Amino acid sequence: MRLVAATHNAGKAREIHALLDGHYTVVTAGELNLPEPAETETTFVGNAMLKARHAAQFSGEVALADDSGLSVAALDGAPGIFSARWGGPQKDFGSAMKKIEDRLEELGSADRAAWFTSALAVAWPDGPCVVVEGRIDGVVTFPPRGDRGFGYDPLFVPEGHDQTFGEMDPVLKESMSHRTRAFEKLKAALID
Ligand code: ITT
Repeated sequence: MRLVAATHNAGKAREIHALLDGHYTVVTAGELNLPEPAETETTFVGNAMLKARHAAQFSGEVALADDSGLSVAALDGAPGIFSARWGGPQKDFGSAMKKIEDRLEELGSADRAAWFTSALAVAWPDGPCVVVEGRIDGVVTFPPRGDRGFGYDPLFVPEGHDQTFGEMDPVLKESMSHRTRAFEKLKAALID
């Protein structure tokens, strides 16, 4: 069965392929030239549903969307749903990571607790939409380390590990990530 991955983010698309290839034929919204909707909702779940419904409506096929981001406890959960927007139009996550470091310094906060969230939504054209959320806790570390991931990966050290997501073998990241945890919940939600 074919599944439209409603993403224009190459890093996410790579991880979605790794999780679903062999089970589904995954084609991305970018490959289908689907328009990108404005992310106008106020939660990860809301934006994931918005993107999945939009892609299902435009493609006429079942669509899967991921809305995700990094939340820093001392910054009241920022950048959170604004994670992509902190990278700006140039998708400059070097600057976005520096902004997190600067804000923590301004606050004089030693609290480095952080978490990644992934909301996954599956929508059928003119049909239902199923949505779940996965999370992984850890800390942010400075300076950023590693170039094996994408986005904020070089900043994030998951609980119980020393390497950042950016330094880790992608298979190790996949074994524990927010996205994988959301996929596990999605599988359960679709089977029940
Ligand atoms: P789509 O909406 O087209 O999927 P996007 O990049 O705009 O792409 P989001 O709105 O969900 O997606 O923004 C999520 C941002 O959070 C993303 O740009 C990354 O910078 C970051 N992010 C999400 N998951 C991540 C991960 O596993 N590792 C590192 N950064 C991640």
